[in-house]
Amino acid sequence: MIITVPTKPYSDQKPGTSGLRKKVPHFQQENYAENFIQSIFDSLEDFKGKTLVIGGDGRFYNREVIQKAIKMAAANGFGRVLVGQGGILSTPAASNVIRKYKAFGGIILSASHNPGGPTEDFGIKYNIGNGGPAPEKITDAIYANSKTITSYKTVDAPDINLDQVGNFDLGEMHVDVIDPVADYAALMEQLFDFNAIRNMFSLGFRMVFDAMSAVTGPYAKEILENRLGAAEGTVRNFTPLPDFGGHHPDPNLVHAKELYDEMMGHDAPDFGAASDGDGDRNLIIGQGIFVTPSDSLAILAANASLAPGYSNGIAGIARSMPTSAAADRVAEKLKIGIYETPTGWKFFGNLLDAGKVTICGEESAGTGSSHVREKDGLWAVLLWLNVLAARGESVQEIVRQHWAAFGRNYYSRHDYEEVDADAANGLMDALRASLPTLPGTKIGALTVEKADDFAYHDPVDHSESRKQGVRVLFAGGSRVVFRLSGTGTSGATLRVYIERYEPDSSRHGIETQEALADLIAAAEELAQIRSRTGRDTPSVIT
Ligand code: VG1
Ligand code: CO
Repeated sequence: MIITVPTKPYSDQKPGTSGLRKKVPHFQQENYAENFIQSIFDSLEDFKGKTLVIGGDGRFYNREVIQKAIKMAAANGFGRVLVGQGGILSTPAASNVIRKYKAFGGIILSASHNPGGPTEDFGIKYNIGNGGPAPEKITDAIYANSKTITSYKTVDAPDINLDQVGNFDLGEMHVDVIDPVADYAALMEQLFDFNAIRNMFSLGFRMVFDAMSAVTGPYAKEILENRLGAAEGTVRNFTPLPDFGGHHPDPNLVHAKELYDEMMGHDAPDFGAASDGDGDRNLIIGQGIFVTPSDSLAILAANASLAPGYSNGIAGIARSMPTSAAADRVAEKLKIGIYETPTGWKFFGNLLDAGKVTICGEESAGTGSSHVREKDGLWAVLLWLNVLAARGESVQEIVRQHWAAFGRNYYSRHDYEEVDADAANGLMDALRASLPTLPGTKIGALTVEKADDFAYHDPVDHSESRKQGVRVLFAGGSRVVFRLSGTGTSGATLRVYIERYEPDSSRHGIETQEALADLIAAAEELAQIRSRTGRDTPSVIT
């Protein structure tokens, strides 16, 4: 019943920052998904008889590709597949299942925060046995295989019923359809003081969680409302929809604006949060205050020991290069290691496995810890709740005290989405070419101290990753960073990251864009964004 299907390679299956992402119609081309899945299997060794985890964020085309992946796993010799009921597994939950059941690896179907639907985005990524995204060595091999593939293997069998928890046989392989929430909720109970959080809710603490019609709905309902006793209605948009209700499931100030406005308004709840399409990102808003992801990382690291799972302290912190240096000051104070990695969670895996770090974060609303090998949206929300319960202070008080103690890193990211790819590449090339002459240059009152194209040497496996973003560092600790997104599916997205450090607490109340105005102007002067992209303003400011 195993069949070998001849196929022709596609030339564009190079995984980006987080897997392969394309529009759904692109994925629906003949054998497109099959080619990529077979290329994944062909890059792996010694998995015969072992376990593969499969799940996704429930977006359009999720179920179809899950059926293909299950049959191909059987034909390629896996012994067992664990798949989430309804095809659902949030990215952090999938990471947990891989680790807990000692699976060989997992296939996660998601395009994360990108919109879903028949003409929107889809994605496939492979995670290794530690539960984390495959490192570049494997993604490079997958891409190489995809360019030479001539056939794929599948089995001729009816579809598996994904809608009920149960066991099936598919030829030699077992398929377990599992509850997607149970293992994850159990892990959260181990890490956090559920009694203290429950107590806080029972005393009237009010929270809003926007699941954005994406994968975290069932997880948040179970954990926040059922187990922690938050009022019914705390979790909004909790039914995962294939098109996310037509919205971008991106928890930022643009796409979660309603939540933001509510949190800034009169009689706002105590705490507002949201997660993205696949449940790995988090948005944290207190009454009257948005917490930038970079600040959130620093504050969570500084307060982690208040949660039972981290009561012995944390080993170190890692942050992606564009993430603000707020976490560095915490690491310095705690006398623990701080690591700066390229963008993308795959670079944290080795540091976590080696025990060098416990908490990791990215400016793009990703925070997580050694409990899994992915960023984890609900984990960040629960750690915040645990900290709030333990300190008995508001988000606003905690953030302000943090700034007073460590200084404030004003921070913003300006995205120029769907710009012409040649124009974007031209802009980056010109910036790179200007690097040698930048140090010493004055732009307004700012002096360039150092400028480079970030390269990372992994201290664990000694791999090198180059061209990870242009950094222009100014005297006094301010900086601008430029890089192109590796997750978009049309044109190019230019990301400009802007940061200024302000030690003086009497200057911590300035509006962010105002506090960064001279750096924003410097970014324009350095990169000529307007003339090169034809854009006057960013599409998204976070
Ligand atoms: C973006 C973010 C990056 C994140 C990646 C995947 O990548 O900047 O920090 O790890 O998305 O997150 P890029 O290459 O577009 O800047 V998710 O939640 O989309 O899996
Ligand atoms: Co995501």
